[in-house]
Amino acid sequence: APSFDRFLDLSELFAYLDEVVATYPEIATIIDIGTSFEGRPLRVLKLSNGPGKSGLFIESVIHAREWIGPPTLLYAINELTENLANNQAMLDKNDFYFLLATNPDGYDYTWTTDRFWRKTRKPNSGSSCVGTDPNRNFDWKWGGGGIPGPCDETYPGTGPLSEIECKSYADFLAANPSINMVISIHSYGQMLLYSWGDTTELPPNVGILDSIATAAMEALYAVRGTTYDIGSIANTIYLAYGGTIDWVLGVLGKQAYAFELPGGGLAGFNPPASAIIPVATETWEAFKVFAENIPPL
Ligand code: 0X9
Ligand code: ZN
Repeated sequence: APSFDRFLDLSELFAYLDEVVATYPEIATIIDIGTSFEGRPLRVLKLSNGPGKSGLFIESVIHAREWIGPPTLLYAINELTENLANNQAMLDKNDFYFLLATNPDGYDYTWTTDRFWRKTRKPNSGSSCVGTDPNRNFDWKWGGGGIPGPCDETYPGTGPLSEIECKSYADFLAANPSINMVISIHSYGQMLLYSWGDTTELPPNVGILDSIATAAMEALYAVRGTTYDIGSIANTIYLAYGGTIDWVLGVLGKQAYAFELPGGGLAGFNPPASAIIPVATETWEAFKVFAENIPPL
């Protein structure tokens, strides 16, 4: 099993993925879906035990400082590999894709230089401020509500999918139509969010989104009583344009959810390593409910 008693840096995350593939070659493959601005791989672990299955794609640290995400995904990977005996039915029914470091340049920067960096690391022309908010960079209502400058934490970039990390992610989902559900892991706030972010109107499939989300949060609550607010982005947290999950629903027509995992530490984004197991354990129970509800091919 990977270490759950501390956070892992990018090279340790990649090394662990290599170990999973070496140990479980019959089910695990690595798919590099692109390369970040600074040249790091956008590395997806696919777990599958046969063709013809619909998939669940889960990603973390598109916002670099939200460190509780990767260990939560590592825990799920461990459940589907080392602990597969207890979860065999899940892999018999569906494929699973894990993108641990959606914004690897930013994640690396949080280890080397600035623990609370959020954005990508691409410079902005005409500005000394670096980076774009990748969760404002998707091609759905991009730039709505006005475009803040490049020094803003929610700068959406020069245009939709201007960030190679977002473009690679979007292209991969579009090219793999068997992926029928996407979960985007953020922190913090104990919220389970669905579309829309750009309007307080609710999407046409809100009934199914809300019922699956509610069932998942009941399973999560049962572990240790953690409560989540459930609802649309705009109604639950704030208006946000160009977000990942709105693009997945709006453009691809696939179910998508975003977690705001529990906070911790003085800044909320820096829980102690002792939070990993409790958060990952309860979140895994929610993942199982989402997996049960992946639409079939
Ligand atoms: O502002 C954001 O992008 C999200 N909050 S965070 O603190 N993680 O930055 C909220 C936007 C809601 N959309 C998604 N989480 N996809
Ligand atoms: Zn975030």
